[in-house]
Amino acid sequence: SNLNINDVLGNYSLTLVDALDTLAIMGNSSEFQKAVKLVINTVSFDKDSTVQVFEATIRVLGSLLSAHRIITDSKQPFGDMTIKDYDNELLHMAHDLAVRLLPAFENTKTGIPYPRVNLKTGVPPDSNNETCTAGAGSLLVEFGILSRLLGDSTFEWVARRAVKALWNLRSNDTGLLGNVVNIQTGHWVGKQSGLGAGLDSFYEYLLKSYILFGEKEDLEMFNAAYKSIQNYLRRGREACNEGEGDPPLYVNVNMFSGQLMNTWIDSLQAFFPGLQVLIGDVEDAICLHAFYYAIWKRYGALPERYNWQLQAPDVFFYPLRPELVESTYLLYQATRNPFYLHVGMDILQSLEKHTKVKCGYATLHHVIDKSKEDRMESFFLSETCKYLYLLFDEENPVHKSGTRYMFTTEGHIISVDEHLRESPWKEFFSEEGGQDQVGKSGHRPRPHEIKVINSSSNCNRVPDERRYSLPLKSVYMRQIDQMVGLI
Ligand code: DMJ
Repeated sequence: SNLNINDVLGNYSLTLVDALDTLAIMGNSSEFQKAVKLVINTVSFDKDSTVQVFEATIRVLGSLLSAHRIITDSKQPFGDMTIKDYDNELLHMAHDLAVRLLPAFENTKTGIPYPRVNLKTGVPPDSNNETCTAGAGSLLVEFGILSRLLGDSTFEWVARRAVKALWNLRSNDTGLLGNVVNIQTGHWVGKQSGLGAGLDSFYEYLLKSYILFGEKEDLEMFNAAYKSIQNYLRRGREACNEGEGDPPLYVNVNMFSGQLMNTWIDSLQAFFPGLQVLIGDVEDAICLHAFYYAIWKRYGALPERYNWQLQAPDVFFYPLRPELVESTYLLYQATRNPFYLHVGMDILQSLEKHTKVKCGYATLHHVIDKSKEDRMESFFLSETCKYLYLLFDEENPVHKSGTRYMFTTEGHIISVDEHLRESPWKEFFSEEGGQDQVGKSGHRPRPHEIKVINSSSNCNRVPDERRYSLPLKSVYMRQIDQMVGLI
């Protein structure tokens, strides 16, 4: 009955599955091969287990697809990650899991999926009709990859229909979406719009779906969403380090009025600078990242919620989340400024000092007294450790030219290639969505938005001549010190 734990864990060896490509990225072929064989031989989805569709998709489906691609990659950039007599077992498992998730997309009047399914029996009879936007609208990367690998449009079709249904429910005035919606009526139950919990990966997957599949409408939705975010969520002064007013911050507002709803930010929002790197808004990314790092410096972790008005945490736990280190890594790739290595080292040392325990790393129950919980989320290995490792491993194959990788929202690598850009089922959407719906705001891409057209990877670097040579350490240390002083 403990949904908070059980619908994530799923009783399917979650951590083992979620960590597969981390082993490959670390070049540990023997452990990768051992783990893959364990998954093939022991993991089954045929169980009476109720799981969250979103968590199962990003943590399990995404990991299986990523490991499958690593095993079958003819170039084997990470060393020999092949599996003897491999017969696409991981792809079959991914397919099996996705089929078990499909009932979530049935009997919903809007096309927006139910949040939970039982892997054996489908949507539970007492199921909740409310879902968060991120949970329902960030399935397209994994479902799209699966469809394109199998040549079966079903999965991409249902995931895309959900994105479009949510998109069409956005406010006409602000262009913003809320954080919780009723899947039958399409009414917004949660009218809060922000960058964090409930919405974060929705934005991320609009852009990443475009990077991966090249569908223009995904980019158009992302650009329109980004514009609304800038118009309504960004507060404070225009420039990071100069001018009047407070340092810039992205706040939580009412999706219809744009009015401030509360005065906290959450630790999930720290992914946003990383997303800004992908679209080339590096200046703003540097600034926002500095704000989260200032909070990290103060507590040696990011509290789940931080109240910027009271200058104190509102919610005190830190479950080893990756968002700040993810942005740190992407900013280092974009700027090559050693400041980000210092940040990474600082994060690493805090983790070692405050969270390391005998059998792993523990969730901080309270960022001030540093008490712990007996829980290590699977994303610690699939994301936090992976991004930290990649930050310092300059020679990693992920960074070598030739193969271009994108990270899913759970940190799983997916190579970006032409094969995934073929879309034989495009006609399904030509009437109900497409350009007309998406382009409704009449928004024309701004320069930084156009840049993404040539971008194809999380590791995409700002072209040489545009590389930042700002003396980041001093400029931003001043900013960070100022912020630490403020908070
Ligand atoms: C991860 O499961 C994913 O990054 C997801 O998109 C949101 N949050 C957790 C980690 O904090």
